[in-house]
Amino acid sequence: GVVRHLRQVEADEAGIDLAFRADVHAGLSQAQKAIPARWFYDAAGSALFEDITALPEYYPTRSETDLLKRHAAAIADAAGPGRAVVELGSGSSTKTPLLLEAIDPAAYVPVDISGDFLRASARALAARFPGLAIYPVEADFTQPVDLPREICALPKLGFFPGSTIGNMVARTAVDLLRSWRSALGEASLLLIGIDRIKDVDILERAYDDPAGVTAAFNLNLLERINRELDGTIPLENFTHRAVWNDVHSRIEMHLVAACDMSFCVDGRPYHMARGETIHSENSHKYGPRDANLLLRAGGWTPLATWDDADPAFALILAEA
Ligand code: AVJ
Repeated sequence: GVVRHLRQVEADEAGIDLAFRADVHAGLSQAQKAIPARWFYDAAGSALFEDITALPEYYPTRSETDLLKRHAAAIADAAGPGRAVVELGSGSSTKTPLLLEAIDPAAYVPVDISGDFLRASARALAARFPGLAIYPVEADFTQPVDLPREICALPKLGFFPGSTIGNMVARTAVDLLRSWRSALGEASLLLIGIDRIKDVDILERAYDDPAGVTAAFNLNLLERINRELDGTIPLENFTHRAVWNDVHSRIEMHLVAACDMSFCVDGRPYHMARGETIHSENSHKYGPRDANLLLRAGGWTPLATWDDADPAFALILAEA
C-alpha cells in the first residue's frame, strides 16, 4: 500500500507562481523569446499531453510501451528482483505497471512535482500491487531529492521513461544524470527512455499533428500566462510551429506571431513583430552512440539497449 507521502516541494503555490512569473518575464525579454517547457504542465496542459500520447502521429509513447512489453523479461533478468524502483517525473505512471509486474521490486518510489497526479497514480498502483510498499515523493526531480529512509539499504533501479531527458540541452542533461547517480548510489541501475533521430517527416508530424492537439498544447502556454499572470496575449495572433533543428539534433516548438502586436503580462508591455517566435520546447533526439556518450558523461555505464521498435525509440539500461 501507499506507505507515506513525502513533500519536498520547497516552493509552495505562491513560490511556483513567482518562478513562473520570473521565467515568463525573463523569457519574453530575450532577443529570441523563450519560455521553459516545464510550464506547459498545468492541469489543462497535462490533460492535453495525455491526449498527445494517444495520437497516431505521436509514436514515442507507443514505441516505448511496445519495447517495455516485449522486453520486460530481459529487463527483469538484467535488473534482478528486490530493487527499489525510483521513477523520475512519474506523472500518470501509465508505463509503470509493465515494469513493476516484470521485475518483482521491493519498493516503488514515484517522484513527481505534481502532487495531485502523484497521489492519484500511487493509489491506483497500490490497488493493483497490494503487497508493494509505495513511497511517493512530491519533489522537482531536476533538484536534489532526498529518498525515503526506508529504501536506503535497498539497491535502486532509477526509471526515467518518455524521453523526458530530451527536453534538456546536453549540459543540463549530464548534470541531472550525475546528480541521480549520487542520489541512487553505487549499486544502482538506470532504465531510461531516449528517442532516436529519424526521418524528419516522421519527427515533425509527431510534433505537429493534423488534429491540432499539439498546437493546442503549445498555445495553452499563452492561455496559462493570460490566466495566471494577468496577461493580454491575443492567442488568435499566434500559430504553432514544430521544426527539426539538425545542428542541435532536436525538434523545436515555437509560437509564431502572425502579425505585429503588443500585449501586457502583469502590466508589463511586450512587442512582437510578425514572424517573431517564442521558443517553447526542445526535444533532443539521439543516435545509439550519442545516447551512450550522454549516459557515460553523466556517470552511467550502458549495459543493454532495446531499440527494435518502429518508429525507433530506445530503452537503455545502465549501471552506476
Ligand atoms: C514529455 C517531453 C517527452 O518532448 O516528446 C510532446 C513533450 N511536446 N509533444 C516530448 C511533447 C510536444 C514530450 N516529452
